[in-house]
Amino acid sequence: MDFDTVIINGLIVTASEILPEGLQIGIKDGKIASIGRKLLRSDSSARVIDAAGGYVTPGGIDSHVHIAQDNSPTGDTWETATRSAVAGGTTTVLAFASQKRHEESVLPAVKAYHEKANGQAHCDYGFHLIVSNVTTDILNNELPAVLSSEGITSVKLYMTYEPLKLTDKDLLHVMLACRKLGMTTMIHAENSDMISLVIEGLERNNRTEPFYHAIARPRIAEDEASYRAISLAELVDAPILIVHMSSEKAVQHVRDAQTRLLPIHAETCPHYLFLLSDELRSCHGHDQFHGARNICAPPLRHSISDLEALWRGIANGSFTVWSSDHAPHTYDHPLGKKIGLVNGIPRFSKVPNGVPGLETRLPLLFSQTTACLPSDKARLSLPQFVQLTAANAAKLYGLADRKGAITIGFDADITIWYPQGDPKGQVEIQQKHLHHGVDFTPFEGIKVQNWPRYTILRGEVVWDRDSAGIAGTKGFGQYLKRNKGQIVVGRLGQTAEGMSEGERDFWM
Ligand code: DUC
Ligand code: ZN
Ligand code: ZN
Repeated sequence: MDFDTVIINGLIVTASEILPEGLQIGIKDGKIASIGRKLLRSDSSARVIDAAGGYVTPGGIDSHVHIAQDNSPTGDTWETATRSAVAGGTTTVLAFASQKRHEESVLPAVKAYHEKANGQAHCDYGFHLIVSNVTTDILNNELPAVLSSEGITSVKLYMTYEPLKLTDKDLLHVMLACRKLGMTTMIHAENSDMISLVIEGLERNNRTEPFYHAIARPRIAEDEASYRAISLAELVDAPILIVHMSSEKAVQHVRDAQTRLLPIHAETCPHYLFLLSDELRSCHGHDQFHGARNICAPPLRHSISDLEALWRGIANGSFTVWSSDHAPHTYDHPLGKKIGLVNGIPRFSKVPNGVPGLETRLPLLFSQTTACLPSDKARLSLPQFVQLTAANAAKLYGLADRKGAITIGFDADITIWYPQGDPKGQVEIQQKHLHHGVDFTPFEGIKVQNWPRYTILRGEVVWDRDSAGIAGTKGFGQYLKRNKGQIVVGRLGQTAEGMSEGERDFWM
């Protein structure tokens, strides 16, 4: 076969191993057509991409990004967010179409979100649904409809935030509906009442600067809600993923559940493993509002031991996915300041939560692998990197028939890194080099050991760091209708603790 493109001289990494040297990847019509030796015929007209001894990994799948949501008027557009995705080695994003509380249907959110994204994306994309107003019609009719007609097979639910949070009963209703349909339920787990009580007290005492955000959302609020979410899921035997986990004890709850083979998945994000709550303070002569840039929820935690605990969770397999939770807001913007400053005084509780991180997600983690650090210092292996950044998300969210692996017949979504130790790959992260549409990165000044050299989406080079930079065009990214997800850890059919075999049949 003559290929359109052949990738040579790379070291191919799968979710389980690094393949032997000398294997080439032949690409035809956007798909991986062959993996083998000597694929290039002497008369071939194929484009040759020389990976020059660099690692070759599946294109990243970032399964948790917020793009152009209504609550982020100063954030990214679909064009700028997905541009930054490909510049950081990510070829697929899953973003949130969010139902408004006053709406009785989820369909307007899906329609509006399509309108925003259509023709704008540099990478492939799909939608999760955020359900904030649970009705019988949504449970019985709309969820099945969006699943079959839109390929939306996952739902995010909130246990906190006034306009979004659900009661435990509604969480259970949605988990049950999703279980029946084979959809994946994602949960934002923080105890809303604990947080609002602390905020009231802080505000009474005029402690409203950004740093107090980290005091207002203590780990115990995440621990309690995570345990509760797991218990709710266990009652109805539903698989869930707890998003953006930041607390050791909460992760321990997940691990205990996984040990009992419950299908409980956990996600964490770069900011919880690289940054501490000190980032919320205003220092070095910046104004009092400066720390507001790093307000996210759950908040950045206080100590190195918090970070270390999460790194252990990465190493021991507690986490299923590593997502950016890209939630961009422009810091130096009249609108943002208008919301976050009350009479000129910063008020953390008014600042929209979330930090940008789509572009930096892969390099930050890659730098912690055995490709960049000696094995006694590395946090994870390269196959673990592939699991966390692409393969597991593809399985969990119903893309495992086409994405997340370098396999014959799959989309040719590929990230090529610089050879180990190549100084060209070593980068100090700086806002001025990034491609998102907001005005800061929380990772400013962090040095990474390798940066994606090429990003390839369905066989087309969309990022070429050494020449064009962004090499693709907006609109090349396609909407992905997804299949039902697969459970990556645990299994269904578990009897809830304290419930005898068959008891569920009386009421479920
Ligand atoms: N939840 C998210 O998922 N992202 C940003 C902020 C939040 O609360
Ligand atoms: Zn959240
Ligand atoms: Zn999020």
